[in-house]
Amino acid sequence: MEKPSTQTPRPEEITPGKPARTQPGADTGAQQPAGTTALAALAGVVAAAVVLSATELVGAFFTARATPVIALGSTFIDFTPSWMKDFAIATFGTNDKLALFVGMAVTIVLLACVLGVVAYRKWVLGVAGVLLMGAVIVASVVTRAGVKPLDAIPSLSGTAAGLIALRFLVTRLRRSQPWPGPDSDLATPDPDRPATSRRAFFAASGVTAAASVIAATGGRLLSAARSNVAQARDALQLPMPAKPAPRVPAGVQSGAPGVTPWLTPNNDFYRIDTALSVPEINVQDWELRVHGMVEREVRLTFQDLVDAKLIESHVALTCVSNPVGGNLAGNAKWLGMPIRDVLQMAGPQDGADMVLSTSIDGFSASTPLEVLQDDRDAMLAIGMNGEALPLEHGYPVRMVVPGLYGFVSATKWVVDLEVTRFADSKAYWTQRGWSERGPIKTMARVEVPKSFAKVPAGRVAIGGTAWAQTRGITKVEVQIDNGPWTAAVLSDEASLITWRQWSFDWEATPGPHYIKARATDGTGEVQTDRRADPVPDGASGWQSMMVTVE
Ligand SMILES: Nc1nc2c(c(=O)[nH]1)N[C@H]1C(S)=C(S)[C@@H](COP(=O)(O)O)O[C@H]1N2
Ligand SMILES: [Mo]
Repeated sequence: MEKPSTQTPRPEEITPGKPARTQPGADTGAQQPAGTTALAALAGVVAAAVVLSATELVGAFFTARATPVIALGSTFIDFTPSWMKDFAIATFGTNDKLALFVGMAVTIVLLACVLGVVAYRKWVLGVAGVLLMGAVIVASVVTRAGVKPLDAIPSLSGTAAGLIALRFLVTRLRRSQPWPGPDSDLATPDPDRPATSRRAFFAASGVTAAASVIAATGGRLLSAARSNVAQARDALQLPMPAKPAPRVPAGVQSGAPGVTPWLTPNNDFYRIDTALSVPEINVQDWELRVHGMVEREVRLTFQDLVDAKLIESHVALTCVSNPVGGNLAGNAKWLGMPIRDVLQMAGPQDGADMVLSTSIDGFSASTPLEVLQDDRDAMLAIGMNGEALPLEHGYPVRMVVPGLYGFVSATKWVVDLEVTRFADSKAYWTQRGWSERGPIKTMARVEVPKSFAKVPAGRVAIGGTAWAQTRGITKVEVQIDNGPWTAAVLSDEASLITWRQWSFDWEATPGPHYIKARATDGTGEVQTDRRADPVPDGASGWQSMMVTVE
């Protein structure tokens, strides 16, 4: 809609000898060559790149969690309501972090365009906008767990550099105009200084953008060179366990070709956490504090763990966000110190019923005290499948608690155990609408054939994995269409705290067919058919899929 009133300069704006100003909201295109707004937006985007790259460069000397993208993203994650976390994981799975980065990139580019245009039209407003965003960045940086006030320095330097770049580019752009632009506070026409061309603006933008690419790359290389945690991890020699893992029976793998390996290689192990940048902890710096309702506060070093009586066992971890049939579960051989022994050193007091474990980056989990003391051998793990923990899986120390979903037990990069009561503290996800306790629900997963697969008629191998950690799997049944539930062949059972595979030979006749599966656990309980979403304490229901037989 045309708003004629904004086209008419108000009397007080007409100064003799100066061209009439247009209102900030009015289209300045009448006086300017087309595309100026786009160029102003470009200036904003280049300035934003300068903010980020300058921060990256200076940030190489500070913690990675203090860089704006990581801090803003982490703050965003912390404010994510449970339905959105659930949606993100359901939609993007373990690519949820990538999706967040793409979303942030789009937001940053849009904001930068707006800021560029605003700064071009009214420089003071542009400055105010940049400072406001700088303040938001600094606030989100300094409120991160384990971040010191001095860690605001990279963001402050980045904001300053961005402001300088924006000023530089906006000035070039205004000088390239036939007249000084809607606001002449920056570039008054100066007879001695001829207007620069648009080409000059593009050159300035190009040089600035190139400088920021160099700064960002330099920052990356510098922080990689300064961090030797990955190399230290590769060089770490794991001690031998006092109690080795029980031998794994030969027949644990499903007979159906294509079923996931019984033992999940570290590289294929699902990864779920709130950490946008993986914490890098030197073993010399790692310390675990055990405190709260205890007789004596205990502090453990990594060497204390290495010197302790370690145990080894195969445990399947499962994420509470795993949908029915999903792949947020993995099975590994873990090496660690029983948490029971750690708690015994501290001596929990009467009345305590929970241990709140906290990671170096502020995630926390509430685990029932008795679960950490019983014979399921919950551990402070330092090894995964014969190697030191991978950085993404909690190096140097994480918790592994058989039978509980990860969000209430499997704290990675763990540095603090507080013996307390469920009535007194709430864990990270409990504060965000998830349950305070999370025993793993019995689940049978169909892995072959794939949902909506086309398979040839005749004998078809159906197969998959089932789990009910600490209770074990005693039966898996398959139903074709509305036929009878028929027992599948169970592969060998290694223990009650890992998972169990199965297979089922099916004489497939042409046409569309539905396959369902359900498991029975060691207590005799059949997996419930009641459908539940992952929020608040894990998905339930029978997996059902369609295949076409040709
Ligand atoms: N520090 C930290 N530990 C964490 C989390 C986290 O966000 N931060 N997520 C938990 C959740 S929800 C799960 S399912 C497991 C996943 O462990 P993995 O990534 O090694 O598979 O880690 C748990 N430990
Ligand atoms: Mo999880």
